Amino acid sequence: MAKIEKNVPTMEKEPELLNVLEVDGVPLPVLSKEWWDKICNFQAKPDDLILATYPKSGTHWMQEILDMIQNNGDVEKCKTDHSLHRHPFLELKFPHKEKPDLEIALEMSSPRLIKTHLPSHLIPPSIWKENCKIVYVARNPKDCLVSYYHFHRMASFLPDLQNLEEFYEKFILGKVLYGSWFDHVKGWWAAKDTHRILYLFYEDIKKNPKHEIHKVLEFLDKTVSEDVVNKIVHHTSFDVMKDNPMANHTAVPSHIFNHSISKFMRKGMPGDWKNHFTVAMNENFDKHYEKKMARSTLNFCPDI
Ligand code: PPS
Repeated sequence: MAKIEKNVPTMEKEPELLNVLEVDGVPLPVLSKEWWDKICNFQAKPDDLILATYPKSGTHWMQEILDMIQNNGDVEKCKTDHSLHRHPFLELKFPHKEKPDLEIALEMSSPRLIKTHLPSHLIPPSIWKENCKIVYVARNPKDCLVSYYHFHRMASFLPDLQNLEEFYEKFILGKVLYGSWFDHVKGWWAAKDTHRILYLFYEDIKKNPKHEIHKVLEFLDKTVSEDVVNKIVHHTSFDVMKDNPMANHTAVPSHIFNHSISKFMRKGMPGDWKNHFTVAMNENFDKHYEKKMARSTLNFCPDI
């Protein structure tokens, strides 16, 4: 049973917009204890497809890939709505939406694609019980950190930060929304030994999208023509998504996502941390990484 430690309604930019609930020591952007109970009691269906990620790991990229697969490469069907509206985030209530995404999920017809940033140990039990397929995408932590930092700058519902150094400290200590990156990727890595989880890496998708899309197709027991695979690769490439208003988040009101500060589709490249970390930050990060990942079989490309 998850332990709810405290309810912290403290956000500096727009205090009314986001509530933070600490569950098992993990700060979650959840409305209230009552909503957390509802999330825990979410009734999954066997044909639900779950997309799980730590924030800024390529959630919306994989969402677009999965949507294209589910729609057999029909681009127009994938443009019927903005990506934040097409598939719900299990635990979130967006400031610009009337109701929490959980309610939207409950009203959706099957098969549902549901996104979540929850760590594996906080996933609603029915998802395991119904043996839902889960696609997990992990991204190297340094790029995740930098992307998350810029997201804090542009999203009005996230706390304001002095600078990257401040966020860096918080990230390393796991004092950011959804907690420790290290615990998140390790938790899901362990979960894949006992559950139907396809564990993918952002950097692999970037390097060889076609290969990774084939893995997803196999996992979903789907067959599509090579033409459709090529279409998926094209439609979900950074450059195409960046110009697609149904995928680039420009449809979100600007007082929520301020793209003039930083774009949601920002760089989309592995290795951008090199433009942000000092030598000292990098050395310190590597030490911390070694300690936290020492006993894990999980490997992230070292030179990224
Ligand atoms: S969120 O807000 O946590 O759901 O963000 P998430 O979608 O997980 O991650 C956002 C980062 O993913 C990048 N992105 C892509 N990279 C490569 N190719 C494609 N098609 C793509 N789509 C999104 C996006 O630019 C964010 O990373 P950064 O490094 O900030 O650019």
